[in-house]
Amino acid sequence: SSPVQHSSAEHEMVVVANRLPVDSRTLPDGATEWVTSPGGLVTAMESVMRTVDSGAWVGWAGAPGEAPAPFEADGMSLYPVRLEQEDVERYYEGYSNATLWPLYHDVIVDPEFHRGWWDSYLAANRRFAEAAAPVAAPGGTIWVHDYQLQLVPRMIRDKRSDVRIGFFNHIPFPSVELFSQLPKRNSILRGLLGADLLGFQRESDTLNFVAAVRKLLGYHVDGTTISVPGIGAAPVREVQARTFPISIDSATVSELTEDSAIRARAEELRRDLGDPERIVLGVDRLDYTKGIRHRLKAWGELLDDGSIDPHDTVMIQVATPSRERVEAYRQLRDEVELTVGRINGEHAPLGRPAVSYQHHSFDRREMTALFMAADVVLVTALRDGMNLVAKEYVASRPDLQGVLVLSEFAGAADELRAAVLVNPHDIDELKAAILRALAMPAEEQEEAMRSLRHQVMENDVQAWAHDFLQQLEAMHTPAGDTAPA
Ligand code: GDG
Repeated sequence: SSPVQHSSAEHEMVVVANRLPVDSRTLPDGATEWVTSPGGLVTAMESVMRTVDSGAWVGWAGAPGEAPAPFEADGMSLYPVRLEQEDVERYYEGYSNATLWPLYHDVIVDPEFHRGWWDSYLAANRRFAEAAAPVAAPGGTIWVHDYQLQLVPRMIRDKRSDVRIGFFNHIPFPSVELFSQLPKRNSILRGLLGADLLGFQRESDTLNFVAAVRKLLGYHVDGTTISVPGIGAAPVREVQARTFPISIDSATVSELTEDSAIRARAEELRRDLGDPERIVLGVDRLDYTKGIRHRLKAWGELLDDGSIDPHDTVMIQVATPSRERVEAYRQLRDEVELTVGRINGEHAPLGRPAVSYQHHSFDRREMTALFMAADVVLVTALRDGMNLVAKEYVASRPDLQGVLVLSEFAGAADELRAAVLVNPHDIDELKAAILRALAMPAEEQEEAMRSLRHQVMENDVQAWAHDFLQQLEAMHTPAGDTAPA
């Protein structure tokens, strides 16, 4: 990394997200090194950024306190936003992850409403907007991401009438009845409507948003077009709300399966588990939205009633650590670990687990080996914007074997119709689906996997980003070439 070469106000394309696409690492000599964090959004944006001369990314560098100076990495200019410890607690862990996250995921746990958290959310959003507004070129594009930054589009719009602003919501948008619980709900809607184009994962999310705008703000809506009245003499602005299901870098994931070291690792994994006939896999952030408890309950009952023999069949649950300072996540971890301990205590044969529980993260290659080794993958989310794990499993099976059990409550269920679809709240149905998946003949697996792969390989994250930006680009040119305020 090196200091930013460009002067401000010349980036054609600016991404704003809570986190920067890099993590800082402190070297033994005390110096800081930046490592790219390989998330889906980063991958998607990399391909977009390659096509623009000067792309910028505005976000938090991940450590509270003084922000590093802007710097260049991976051909992008990175603009770190400062968050104090108190912002992390109130804006991020509080309002974003203990108010919005549970509310937007259909109140699986109770959202907490605290007025102090809102003040901090507002202030933090302002800081992101203030960092982003001056760095976009005249007439440039600013793409804001996710529920932590819903006030940013309007805040940027107030400073820059010349730029195009897009917003993508990675998580569900709740029904108007649930959304109405949110204190300051109208400020959130007005914040979002500062954008020209609002993207959602599934059609139902888009419809929920539009219904909230109509009911709570009373704005006129015609199909996907929302008419936002101007303040004072300002003209009406037209805002589009549309559906863009996110995806993965499908070709890269699929190609990893050809790597001989990864293939060998997949076989070794199976041997390490005592050569079971069947491996069933779950991969999730340790989050209450992912339905890990429901999955373990079903698995425990299948072992209890003898439908599954732990000598033949092993379950691996990767539960990546997440939001460990938020109370609901601590409780979840305790419950999951208690349940895994009980299942293993009652059912694990000597020397091998009934459930191999992994509370840490794996690198991409190891993850691919896991997908290649898994006969069945369980995605039992109670609510999930999309769920990329489901798509990654499909991309990891060019051999056309393996079965995906997929919750109807994950956005991916709209596209991945050939999966074994389940309602994870119905434990009997979930148990039956697991048994069906384990018993599925090879030809039937092949037929389903072929159809799933068609969907995932054709619709990758590059196409998703391209589609969003093209639709944003196609919107009517913003008025004038106002210089940044
Ligand atoms: C949000 C929305 C939406 C997990 N553990 C490890 C690891 N992962 C990777 C997975 C996958 C990603 O993290 C998780 O993505 P998901 O989509 O499954 O879920 P969220 O984190 O909740 O993401 C979601 C998404 O945003 C995108 O819009 O789909 O609905 O909630 O890629 O593979 N990766 C590695 N090691 C791990 O241990 N390397």
